[in-house]
Formats: sequence, structure tokens, C-alpha cells
Amino acid sequence: MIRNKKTKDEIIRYSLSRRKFLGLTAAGAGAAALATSGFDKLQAYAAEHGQVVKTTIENGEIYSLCEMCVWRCGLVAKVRDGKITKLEGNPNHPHSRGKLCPRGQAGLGVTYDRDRLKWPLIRAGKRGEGKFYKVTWDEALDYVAERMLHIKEKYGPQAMIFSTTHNMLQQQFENLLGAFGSPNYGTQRSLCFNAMITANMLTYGFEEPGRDYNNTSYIIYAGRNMMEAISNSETQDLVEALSKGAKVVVLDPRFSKTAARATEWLPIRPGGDLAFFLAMIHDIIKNNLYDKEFVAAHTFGFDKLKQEVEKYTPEWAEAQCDVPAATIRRIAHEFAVASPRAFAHPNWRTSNFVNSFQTQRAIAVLNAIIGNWDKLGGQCPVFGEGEGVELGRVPQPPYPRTAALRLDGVPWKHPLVPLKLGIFQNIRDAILSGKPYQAHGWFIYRQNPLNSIPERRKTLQAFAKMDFIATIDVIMNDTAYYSDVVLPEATYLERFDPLAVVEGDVYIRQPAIEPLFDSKPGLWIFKELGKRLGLGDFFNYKDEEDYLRAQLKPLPVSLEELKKKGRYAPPKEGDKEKAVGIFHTSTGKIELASTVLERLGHKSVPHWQEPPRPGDNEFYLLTGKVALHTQFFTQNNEYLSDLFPENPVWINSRAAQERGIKNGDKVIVESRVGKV
Ligand SMILES: Nc1nc2c(c(=O)[nH]1)N[C@H]1C(S)=C(S)[C@@H](COP(=O)(O)OP(=O)(O)OC[C@H]3O[C@@H](n4cnc5c(=O)[nH]c(N)nc54)[C@H](O)[C@@H]3O)O[C@H]1N2
Ligand SMILES: Nc1nc2c(c(=O)[nH]1)N[C@H]1C(S)=C(S)[C@@H](COP(=O)(O)OP(=O)(O)OC[C@H]3O[C@@H](n4cnc5c(=O)[nH]c(N)nc54)[C@H](O)[C@@H]3O)O[C@H]1N2
Ligand code: SF4
Ligand SMILES: [Mo]
Repeated sequence: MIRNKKTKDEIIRYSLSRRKFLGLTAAGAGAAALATSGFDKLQAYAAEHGQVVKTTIENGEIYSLCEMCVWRCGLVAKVRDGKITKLEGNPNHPHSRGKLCPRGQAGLGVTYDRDRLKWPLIRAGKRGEGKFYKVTWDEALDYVAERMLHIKEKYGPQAMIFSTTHNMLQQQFENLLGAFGSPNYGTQRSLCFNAMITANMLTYGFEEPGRDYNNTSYIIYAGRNMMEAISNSETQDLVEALSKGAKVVVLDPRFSKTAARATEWLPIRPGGDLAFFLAMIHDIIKNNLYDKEFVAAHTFGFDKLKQEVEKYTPEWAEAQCDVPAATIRRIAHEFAVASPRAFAHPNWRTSNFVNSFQTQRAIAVLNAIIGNWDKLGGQCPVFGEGEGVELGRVPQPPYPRTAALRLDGVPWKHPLVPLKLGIFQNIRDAILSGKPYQAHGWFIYRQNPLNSIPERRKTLQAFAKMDFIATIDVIMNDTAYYSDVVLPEATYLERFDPLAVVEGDVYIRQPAIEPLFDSKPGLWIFKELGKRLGLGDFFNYKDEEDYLRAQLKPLPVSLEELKKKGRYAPPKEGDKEKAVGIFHTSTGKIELASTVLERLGHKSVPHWQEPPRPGDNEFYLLTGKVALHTQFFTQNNEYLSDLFPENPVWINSRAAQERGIKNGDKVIVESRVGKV
């Protein structure tokens, strides 16, 4: 270790217990201190440490983008006397439409969190002991580069894993791994909606169809808790559709807030959705309720589908999913009659069960046979992420070629999974087995794999096999806590990021205040690290604004103008339909029977796969988002934690009664992989 020159008093100790700061304040200074703003507390803390909290902009309103979740709504930050006093929704951004959700409004709780990461840190004690040296950026970046180059030299670039969760800097992150020469890329998608994307790619030839909430009269959700797992604009769409009288059916084992607001809630057996949808398809075909003209003209493989679903009667499905056969028949009938002003939502958390992929295929196929494609109130073509405008690029050389296999088995074991999404949890298994080769380093940006990949113990074992782990974050999350180097990124209200293209328009994220403490924008961090890794040519921009100018080069808008308005909307050529209205499958049609699955030796049509069932005295453990938190990011946010401090476990009330468990009791939840 090169850090032994440091003196003892520069060591900072962290603790993993949540809300430590709030606890201390309450006990030490009482209610008066709690009433002061996050900013004042942070400033007092800075003064104690001889730091000045600098701000440049004194007063004004700044257009920027939220980062409290991956929906990235447009926001307006109000700045008074150098402090951000309030965040509001940008009326001109399609994701916010003038409104921020509670998490978005609580964004100041990140920027003005006294516990936020403030300085680069290098581990002082053992991994997971929580002791770090406070160091300079030069020291930290030199150290990261030295360790990464050492791994590259000794084991090859493929021994470094790079992982991140969807973000506006993804292109620079991919640049880093591409230039470094590693094929090992971990994203959150396989913990999130890989199954949905893969199923839609195979059925429609693109990632996710859009939905016309404005004109719909019937929506089926299966495990999409839209009222709590908020996608701001789509949640607004649902509220509107309900108020206009659309029927909303929610399949969820839990009585979620979406179930509570729905027209009809169907408590379904976990993992049973596939049976429900197969039976709907069976019933709609059997009763000739499908759109024959559309099926003949635009789909492929109907006869095979018909043959397969013959056996999936509603009575059969009832035994698999606990929804009564008569209910399935009624819903199938209502849905077909409402079509084409009807859709079954493709859902997001779709990587939970062994049959999730088949479930997603069944949903895609159900939508296709009722002919709701490109019809009012049905499914519709939309711009994919980043589509619609061609931005300029900072010039860079091509990436070095790599012959190494990917540790996640994509595509050599798993040819259907898109390369840019991968299978994150497989990387962990490969670290543990050392096959097909041993990884030695892990570079993590904006992600918390220690919490987000199921079976934390196993992830800790994988960490233990790493010679080196670096994390870039804004808080000391669990993963950072176990890292060797922690780099503090400036929060989203303090930095520029690469431009965002949403529905064919360009949006800017820009600082409302200067970065607090010694935090730095990601664009700066990647450039400085690239330089030290000998990869400077791949980060060929002077500073953040220079990067954005290169992106804007082909467009008739200046950075200054974009900063002022927050958005550039180029004139649209033709309509969206023209841009994305074709099916990019090998038959050019919606594939009810997938030619790709067939070619790879799989059954080509959706079919039943049995999910595991719990044994006696066992339960399914399901998770669901809550409206006031984002994943593992917001537990320390003073506004959100005050409103939602604990995450209780729910159990069916009859099952609870049988076990003598009362509301508010503490229970132990135990499984094969751990106990809480
Ligand atoms: N038990 C359980 N596990 C789950 C889920 C669940 O509901 N329950 N959900 C799954 C799903 S859907 C997903 S998408 C994954 C998510 O998995 P992860 O992405 O690993 O989880 P997050 O908590 O969203 O981690 C994001 C990290 O980004 C950091 N961050 C936020 N803003 C910034 C920034 O501006 N810069 C930097 N550098 N860092 C920032 C946050 O502090 C946080 O630590 O988890 C999956 N795993
Ligand atoms: N407030 C808030 N909003 C968020 C997020 C957040 O962390 N907080 N995260 C964002 C992200 S990354 C994502 S991916 C989306 C996720 O959006 P959703 O997919 O809607 O999220 P979840 O709440 O994980 O799961 C939805 C529901 O599925 C139910 N469920 C579990 N198993 C089954 C099953 O077998 N069948 C059926 N029918 N239902 C089942 C759960 O009870 C839960 O209510 O939310 C996004 N929005
Ligand atoms: S949905 Fe909420 S948290 Fe997510 S980006 Fe929009 S306002 Fe921010
Ligand atoms: Mo997600």
C-alpha cells in the first residue's frame, strides 16, 4: 500500500447505519437544529473542516434534469443567495410536464446532505471496516490508474470489470471500458427489465412499444406498480386515463397503490402471470375475437401459436395462477371487445422468475393478435432513447480489439441477450468460479451492486476475490464502503453531463451551483482518469462545456442558448411513425412464432414454464418500490426518510393470524441465502 505516509488524523470513519446524521442532530442540538435547512447544516459542517461552500450563481432559475431516478425529468432549479431553494418540474419536458414526483422534489436532500461524499478517499483499514484516508484528486486518480494498469499488464484488460446503471454519462463510461480493452460490462438491466426488452426485440424488432393512454379504454398491468414505481409522465398518463373512465386491471399478489386505484385487482400467484396470459390468448383465438385482418397482414406464425395455446384453457390456468377461470374468460372477452383501444402493459420488473421471458413474449403476442398496433388507444411507435436527432461527437480513435470472452456468457452462452445489457449476476458467478478466467478488478460508476444483486453474501465473496475495487458515487453507499477508492462525483445539480435526446428534442443538464467540497463532474473524472491510463485520445475535450459544444456542432443552436432555454426542439421531419414504424424482425412482421428462437433450437411460440413454488410454511419474497424512495439511493435523504423511515415487510393477513403475527411486530425473514 502506498498510503502509509498519511497521518492518523486524516483518516475518516464511516458507518453503514442509516440516518446517522439526523440521529446525531436530533440528540445533540434538539428541535431548533432540525428546523434549519440542509444547506445551513452543510455549511456549518464545512466551516468546522475549514472548507468554504462556494456558489457562483446568486439568483435565478436554471433549467436542468432530475437524477433522482432513471426517468430524468426536466426541472427548474430556483436559486436565491447562492442556494438552491426549490426544485420544480419543467413544463417543457415530456417526462415532467411541469411536475416532479416527491423524490424529484427532495433532490436538495442529496446536494445538501451533510453525509454526502466530499473528498476522494482511499481505503485505510480492512475492506468493510469503514476507514478511509482523505486524499487529493491527483493522489486518488494516480492510484486508480496505477492499480488498473497493473491488472492490465499482469492479467490482460479483460481482468477489469466495469459496471454502471443507466446514466447520462454512459457513453463516456463505455468509452473507458472500450478504450481500456475489456469486454466485461455489467449493467442493472438483468436485475430490471432485460426479459421485456429481449421479448420485444424478438416479437416486434425494437425494445419497447409505446402506449396511447390518451385514447385507451382498457389497460392490463401485470406487476407494474405505476402509482408507486413512478415513471412521472406515464404515472400522470395513468391518472388521466382513469379519470377519463378507462378500465384498469392490475395483476399483483400485493394490494399495491396501483391495485387500490384500479378498476379491478386480481391477486395472482407469484410467477403465475404466464398462465393467465396464455389462457387469454387461448380464449380470444377460440372465440374468434382476434383481429383476423391484422394477424394475416402483419404477423408471422399464427397457426403455430394457435396449436400451442390449444391446451391452455382458463381452467388449466386457474390451477397455475389462482385467478378463477370465469374471471380470465371475462377479462379476455372485455379486452378483445375494447380492442384496439386496449393494451396489456409490457411491465418493467420482468427478470424475477424463470418464466419471465415467456410471460413477456405472451404479453407482446396478446397485444399483436388484438390488432392494437398503431391504433388510437393501443400500442404505438415511439422514439427509442437518443433517437430523432444526430448529435456531434468528440473525435476519438477506434477501440482496441479484444478476443477475450465476456464473463457473463453473452453472447457465447446466451446469444439472445443484447450485448449492451448483459447479465450482471453471471459476472459475479464467473468471479467466484474463476471461469472462463479470473477477474481481478472492478470499476463501478453510479451503482450499488452490493445491494442490488440478490444474495449480498455472494457479492461480498466476489468482492473478496478482487485485488482492486473503485467506486464513483455521490453517497457512501454499501458498495463504496467496501471499495478501495471512492471518488465523489458532483451531484446532478452541480454539473454538466452529456446532452440528452428525448422524443427527438435535445435537453441539457447544467449546474445550478458550483460543486460543493471537492466533488467533480463525471466528465472531468473520466477525462482525468483516461489521461492517466494512457487513453487521453479517447477523452479529447478540454472541459465539460467543450464536450457539449462538440455535441451541438451539427445543430443550429449554441450552448449559451441551450443553457437559457434548457431545450432545443429541431423541426421534425415527417411523423414519428415514419421514423420507427417498421418491424425489424427477419420476416419484417410481428413474430408470434419467433424465427430467431426457432433457429437457436428453442420452441418458437410462448409456452408454459413452471416457476418454483414455496414449500410448507414458506412464502414467496417479493419486492416492490415505494413512492418516496429510489432503490438504495435515498435512505439518507432527510426529506424522504422523515416521511418514510422504515421499509416494513408485508404478509397476507390470514397467514399472519395463523402465526400470531400482529401489525408492527418484528419478524425474522429467512431464506436459503440469508436472514434479516
Ligand atoms: N431487493 C431489491 N433489489 C433490486 C430491486 C428491488 O426493488 N429490490 N430493484 C432492481 C432494479 S429495478 C434496479 S434498476 C436495480 C438498481 O440497482 P443499482 O443501480 O445498483 O441501485 P441504485 O440504488 O439505483 O444505485 C444507484 C447509485 O447511484 C448513485 N447516484 C445517484 N446519483 C448519482 C450521480 O449523480 N452520480 C453518481 N456517480 N452516482 C449517483 C446512488 O447514490 C446509488 O448509490 O436494482 C435491482 N435490485
Ligand atoms: N418511487 C420509485 N419509483 C421508481 C423506482 C424506485 O426505486 N422508486 N425505480 C424505477 C425503476 S429502476 C424501475 S425498474 C421501475 C419498476 O417499476 P415496477 O415494475 O412497477 O416496480 P416494482 O415495484 O419493483 O414491481 C411492481 C409490482 O410487481 C409485483 N409483483 C411481484 N411479483 C409479481 C408476480 O409474480 N406477478 C405480478 N403480477 N406482480 C408481481 C410487486 O408486488 C410490485 O407491486 O420503477 C421505477 N420507478
Ligand atoms: S420520476 Fe421523479 S425522481 Fe424520477 S426523474 Fe422524474 S421527478 Fe425525478
Ligand atoms: Mo429498474
